[in-house]
Amino acid sequence: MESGERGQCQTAYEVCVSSTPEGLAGEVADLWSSGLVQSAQSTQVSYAGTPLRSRQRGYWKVRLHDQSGTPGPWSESACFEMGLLRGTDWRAQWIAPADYSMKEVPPAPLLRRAFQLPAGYKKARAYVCGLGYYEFHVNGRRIGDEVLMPAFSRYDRTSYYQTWDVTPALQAGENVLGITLGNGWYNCFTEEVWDYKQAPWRAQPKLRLQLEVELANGRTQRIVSDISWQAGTGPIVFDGLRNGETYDSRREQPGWSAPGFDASTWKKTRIVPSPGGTLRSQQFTPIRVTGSIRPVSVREVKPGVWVFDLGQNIAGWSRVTAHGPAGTTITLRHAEKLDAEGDIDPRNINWFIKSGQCQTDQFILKGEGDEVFQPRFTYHGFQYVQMTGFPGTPTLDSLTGITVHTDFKTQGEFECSHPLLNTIQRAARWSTLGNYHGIPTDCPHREKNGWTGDAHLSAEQVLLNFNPDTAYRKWLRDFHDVQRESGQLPGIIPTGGWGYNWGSGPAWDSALILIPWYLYLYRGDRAVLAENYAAMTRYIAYMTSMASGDTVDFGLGDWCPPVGEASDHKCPIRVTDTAYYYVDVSRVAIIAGLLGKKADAARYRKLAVKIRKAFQKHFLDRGTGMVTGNTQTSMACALYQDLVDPADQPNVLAALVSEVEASHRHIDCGILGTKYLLHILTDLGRADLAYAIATQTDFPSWGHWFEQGATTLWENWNGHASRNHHMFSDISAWFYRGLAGIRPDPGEPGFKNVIIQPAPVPGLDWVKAWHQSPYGRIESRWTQEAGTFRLEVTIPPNSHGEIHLPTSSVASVCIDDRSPSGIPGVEPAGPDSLGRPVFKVPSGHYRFSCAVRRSC
Ligand code: RAM
Repeated sequence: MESGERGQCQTAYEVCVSSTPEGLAGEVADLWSSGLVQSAQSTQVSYAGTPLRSRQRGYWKVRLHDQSGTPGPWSESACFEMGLLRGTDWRAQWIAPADYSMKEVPPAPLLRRAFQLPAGYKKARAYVCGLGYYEFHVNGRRIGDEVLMPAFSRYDRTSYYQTWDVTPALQAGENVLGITLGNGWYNCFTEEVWDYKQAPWRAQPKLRLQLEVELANGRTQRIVSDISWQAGTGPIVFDGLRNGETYDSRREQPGWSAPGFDASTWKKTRIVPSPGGTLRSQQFTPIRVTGSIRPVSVREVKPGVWVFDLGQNIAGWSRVTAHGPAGTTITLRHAEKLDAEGDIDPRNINWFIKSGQCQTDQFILKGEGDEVFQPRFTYHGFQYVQMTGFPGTPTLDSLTGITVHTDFKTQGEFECSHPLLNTIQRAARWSTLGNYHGIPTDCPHREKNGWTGDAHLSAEQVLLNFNPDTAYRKWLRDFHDVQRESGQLPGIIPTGGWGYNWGSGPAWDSALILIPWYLYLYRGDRAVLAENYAAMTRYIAYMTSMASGDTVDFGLGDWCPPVGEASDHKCPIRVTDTAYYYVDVSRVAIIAGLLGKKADAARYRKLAVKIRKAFQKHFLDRGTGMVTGNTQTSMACALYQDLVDPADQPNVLAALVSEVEASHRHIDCGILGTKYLLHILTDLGRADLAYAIATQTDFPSWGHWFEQGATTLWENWNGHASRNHHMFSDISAWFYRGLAGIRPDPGEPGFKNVIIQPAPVPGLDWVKAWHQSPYGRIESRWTQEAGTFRLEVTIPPNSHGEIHLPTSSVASVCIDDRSPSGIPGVEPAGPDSLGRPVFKVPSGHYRFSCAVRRSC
């Protein structure tokens, strides 16, 4: 089906899955032939064939029938491979160097195993988990392009292994497997605030590896981790996720992971306890090196002290090239602020690290020509790098910024005629990427913690801009591993135990319900709802146990308001908490219904009604429209979270508008209210006011950060803390949903119905946005000039659109320069709640125009 062509839809599909590539030639396959399924479902179709076994390959193809009823061509074939499904598939043991001491921080261990292979082997797979992090070499060659693997998890409940196709790296005769182990989150020894040093999983780095080689005679040769492996050490003499890394190249052991190396002095390994939980295959987007940045300047700020400026705040590390005598030590310290002398100022990001250096790497030269260094088992958040000990005068070529994060792909873009909004959008993307490393973190330097609140507040924009789907699925599993029997959740996930009694509460914990909900809304994913349902209901029960009179009040509130400390918000916690309680319960009621749990659905619906009534009784003054606290957050919360009856809406909106006007059209919210405010003003017809707030450049505003040179989003409006946080990033979702108007429909999720509801605010000349939905690319581009609004939309095949036009004159509406009545499939509907005409359209590309209404 072609995107842009009108009225394209699917009427039936066929899927074939075969255990061999040849088995796909016909129309019936051995593992699964769906047969002709009369269905419009073109996404989220699950495998329903013969149960799959460990290691099994499946080759598959699909074809669909369009509205003409004729089958289209078969797709090209694709394939998948199963991992090790049963515990008994694992013959490998967990091993570690025999002489490791947990008293000090020993160098990163090297583990090595040599073995022989006969000629003519067919294929080889290595299943590997090295904790905390590992790097894998076969015959001197590095395997894969992933870094900082496996992803962080609550290791004593779940750890992840990767499967590597090492067929091309092996050879007949002698082969060598080599592993370097890093400490990572598994052996986080740094004294800090979140007690990872006391984490129940903490132990020395360890390895489980199973190589399976299919030989010419059909038998399998297995090489597994056991005490036949040898242990050595190499150039990484120190690695601390929270401190940095020291690499002494004089201690390199050339050829250690290749055949022919003399390992006679290497030491023994021993069998060690497993991390204690389930080993699962890593089926989510890995962390990779995603790019490099050449510094924009380098200055000597004191004799021998050089400061590089990347011109961009990033997450990753520095790569250094140097030439000098053996033993020369180059020290790099990473920061995101400068002091008055132009030296780095790490004070806004180092205060929680109580032992060792912060974000500091050291490279020691071996004195042989140009040497290139970069760390492997740590990463930093920074824009500036202070370099000392460099032999000679560094140039812009001496250091490169390397970006490292979960390798999300772009799934949407937004641009408009206002440069500041484009700058905010760009910064939101940088902060999002720099804050995903196997888990969504709050910041890449000071904490690297999986704060739940930050993650759900930004999840909608992440889903519009990128493809976090598999990463979110994994992180939600992490919730199951830390949720207490009572349903309680910690504020950071994973956690080693910290964060249950401070830093959580409904406004943070709701991530467990809202992120699956957003995956359903934006992707149509029902499986994620089923996977998390039990945990969600446990959490609701926990909130109910904490409630009094159907309101709740525990944990954190509208964090980081413009004035005062992070907790100095004006909106009481009971208001925002009770609203999340309501939202969570009403979402779970819908989810229960979708999963066919009728009794649960009815029970949660009833509870939601009670909470809503309690909210109105305790917090809403119907006469004045004020909500307790009478702050922007209070009123925006009540309206955005659907706690106000339609009859009371005008009053509450008026109270909100008067608060916004009293702040001279500036934001006066913390992270919670900021998410509600722009959306709800737009939805209730005051997009102009939302736009005024979004485009301010003096304190407090996004623009004010950029006036001070920001390249990422900051933690708070006054800029005193981290400068790479994503918890104020939902404004990017407003760009798509509010300005471009691309919205999912909860009734037909995953963009089966694409709602386009643009807001041509005065002062904005044009907007263009696209988003890759499960059905294909959605586009919304508009211009306004001399009172005429022009909109181009693309609704992808097998979905349909609902276009809300910002006009009060239905008569002025044209589609493709003609009257809508003449366009096949287009049906007028509406008006919507703001009185705008609505047109339902089949898939395809359309050009609309109309006389623009001033207040939209
Ligand atoms: C800070 C974190 C995070 C926030 C918590 C409550 O330490 O950086 O952004 O969610 O506080």
